[in-house]
Amino acid sequence: MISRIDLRGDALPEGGALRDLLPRAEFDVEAALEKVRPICEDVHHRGTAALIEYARKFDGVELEQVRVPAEALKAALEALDPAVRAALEESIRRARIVHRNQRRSEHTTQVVPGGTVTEKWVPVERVGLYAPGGRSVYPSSVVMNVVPAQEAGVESIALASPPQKEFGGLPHPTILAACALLGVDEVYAAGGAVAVAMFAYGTEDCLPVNMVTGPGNIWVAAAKRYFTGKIGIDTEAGPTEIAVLADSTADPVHVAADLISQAEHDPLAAAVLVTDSAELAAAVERELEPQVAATKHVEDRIKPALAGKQSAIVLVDSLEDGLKVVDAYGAEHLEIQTADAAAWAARVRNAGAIFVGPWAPVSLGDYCAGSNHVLPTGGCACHSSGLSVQSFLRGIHIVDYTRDALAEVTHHVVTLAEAEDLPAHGAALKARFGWKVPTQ
Ligand code: HSO
Ligand code: ZN
Repeated sequence: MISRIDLRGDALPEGGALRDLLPRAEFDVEAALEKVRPICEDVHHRGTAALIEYARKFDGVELEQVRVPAEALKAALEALDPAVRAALEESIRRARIVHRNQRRSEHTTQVVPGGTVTEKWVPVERVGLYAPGGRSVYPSSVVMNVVPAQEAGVESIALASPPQKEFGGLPHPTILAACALLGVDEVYAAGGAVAVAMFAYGTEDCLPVNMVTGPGNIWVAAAKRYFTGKIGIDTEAGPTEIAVLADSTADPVHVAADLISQAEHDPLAAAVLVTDSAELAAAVERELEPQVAATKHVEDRIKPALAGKQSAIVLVDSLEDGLKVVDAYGAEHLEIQTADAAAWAARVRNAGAIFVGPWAPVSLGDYCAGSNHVLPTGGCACHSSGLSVQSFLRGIHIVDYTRDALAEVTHHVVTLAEAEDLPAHGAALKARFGWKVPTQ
């Protein structure tokens, strides 16, 4: 059901060569971009009319309006199963306390007497959040996007989710209920690239946003790429990934369950076990069979995900080598199931989030750890972080120098300006001192 990659014996290759040996899903955003471009431009030119037409074409619904009325949000919350409501409230509570702690405070550095640089943190003014529909109706992702934006102080938050035929053209009711719980009242029935274009360009109904975040399929990723530079985005978000670094102390039942848990998302989801124990590898392989058979979504997602070329059991000679492998892979989620797990976790350099020891499965982080589940995929963990309060803040430097402090450094500025053949840069300072470099 899952292939093996045996890296035992020879020394591991370094860097890029090691990365090339590791499994990864193909996710061709560039190809999708070609299809997405005309849709985005159509939304640009025709606004709401285009949104209504695409809802008919892609979602099979006849929309009277794109904006979800306040009564629909209220009704969805009232109809929400009380157990789901309680679980969402706990998820929100935990996420809030973690994300509140991420807030940044203004900081002033006195560089020289009379010369200061203050860094102030300003939230993005307006953000559009995308919540997928169809196969992935995830109210938990609404929580993970809205909470950091709110804790960052974003004033204007809008959310879009695809219109659903079975709910009369509204987004899925649990998405609406999650919005209502979080106090998000600007919600649109719009899906995929169409929704991203609505946010980026604005329409008659929806003001343009400064930034779009949220998970989505390849069309959403392509639309985000299309608008990069015009608006801010979080990450392109490819198929989900779990890597587990485990030794012989790991429980194969837990490891198999955790691999399956993320394979459940998507036929392209990646599940990778890295271990120095051939016994554990064999036990996990044995365990996968009955556990897969006992769950849902077997044929359409889990089996293709585990059997796909993006998933594997990677055998290594030692945990030291295992650490090199997981660092080269840079998983979205990395579990450490070894003796002394915290010590190994502390040495990991590349991962979206790290789950330490037997009692911190990825599913906990997906819902209720307090951590964020919007994380970098496709190896982007080596340069990017998951969604956080910081994602919605801009640090602005405020430079404040007195006459004397500027005079004192002018000769250095003039020298550097001349070295770069930009004499007008130096002149901007000399102009303030009678066109001379002030003497000390
Ligand atoms: N594991 C997904 C998030 C998710 N899981 C939503 C369940 N619902 C990507 O981090
Ligand atoms: Zn998940």
